[in-house]
Amino acid sequence: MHRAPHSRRYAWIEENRDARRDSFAQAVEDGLGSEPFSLPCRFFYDAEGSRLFEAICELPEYYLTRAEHEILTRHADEIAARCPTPLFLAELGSGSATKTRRLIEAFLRHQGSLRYVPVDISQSMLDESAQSLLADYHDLEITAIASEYGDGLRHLGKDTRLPKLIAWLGSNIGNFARPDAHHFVAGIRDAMSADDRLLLGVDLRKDERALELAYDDAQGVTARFNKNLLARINRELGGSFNLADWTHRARVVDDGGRVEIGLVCGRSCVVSIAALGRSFRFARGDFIHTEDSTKYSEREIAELAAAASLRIDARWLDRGQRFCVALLAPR
Ligand code: AVJ
Repeated sequence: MHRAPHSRRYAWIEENRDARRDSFAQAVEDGLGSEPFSLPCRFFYDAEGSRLFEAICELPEYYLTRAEHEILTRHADEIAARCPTPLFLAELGSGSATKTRRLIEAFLRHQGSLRYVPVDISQSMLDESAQSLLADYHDLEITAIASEYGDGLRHLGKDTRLPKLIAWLGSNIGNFARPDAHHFVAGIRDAMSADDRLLLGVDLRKDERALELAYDDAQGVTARFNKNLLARINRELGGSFNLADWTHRARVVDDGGRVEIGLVCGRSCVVSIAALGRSFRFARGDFIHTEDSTKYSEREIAELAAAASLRIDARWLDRGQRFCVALLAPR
């Protein structure tokens, strides 16, 4: 039995537990078993990785979080005014939900009370952020969904008692390749009724230098975040990666449209992974691709919306014009 303070205003649902137990071991075996080497970025976020990501969001070079926060601070009331109310607020990949506070506050002002439905794979993140939100907002009720995006969307699609605003913020869309992003937004559209809205936070294409700095910061936090994937293999799967043999690399490609992130091997080595009962050989210069961070132009955002039968109701940029938040409605 799950017990927590504020339990009268907090419930959680776990969808498709098996999918969430998505095997790290299998992914490592597949990704390192043959070239090109790769590891899926969703495995960044264990407790240590989540902590490092929060630290990234505070870095001077990582403008994304601040730019989005600026937009939400300035326009949350307008966003609320443009939505059919009363509604409930859902969020995909809510994480610590810091970015969501301005929205929650605006909807509380507009409609007095609010149900917030965060969807995240990390149960511990959901519990922590829920407790902190419930302590601060007394007219808030939370139903947390611990699941993958897809299962969370299926659940949201069935919840039609009130219209909903689905927030997908933080440029989390960036981890999808462009065609997959189109497919995924179409999936969100399928979970929406005519009165529902989608609030999408997207990082914009920009000059290479700003992107390089944002993904390779001076303090090396992003490098540690990236290398945590190897540290996690060592911790959880009995791996023998020597982290000093690997260098973080963030390369801007596609004319400022994508940052390709990975780890470069600096010294040939043989890495054994006990849980897999085998070893892997790497040569100096080998590259393990760990993440893509895709960027969009305003035009590409419009195309993304149109392809999913959504129209752009409004969109806002930060003063530095680095980031875009778009409010989308079914066509
Ligand atoms: C969480 C996917 C939005 O791409 O900017 C930050 C992850 N990786 N620094 C991003 C990340 C390296 C982040 N997203």
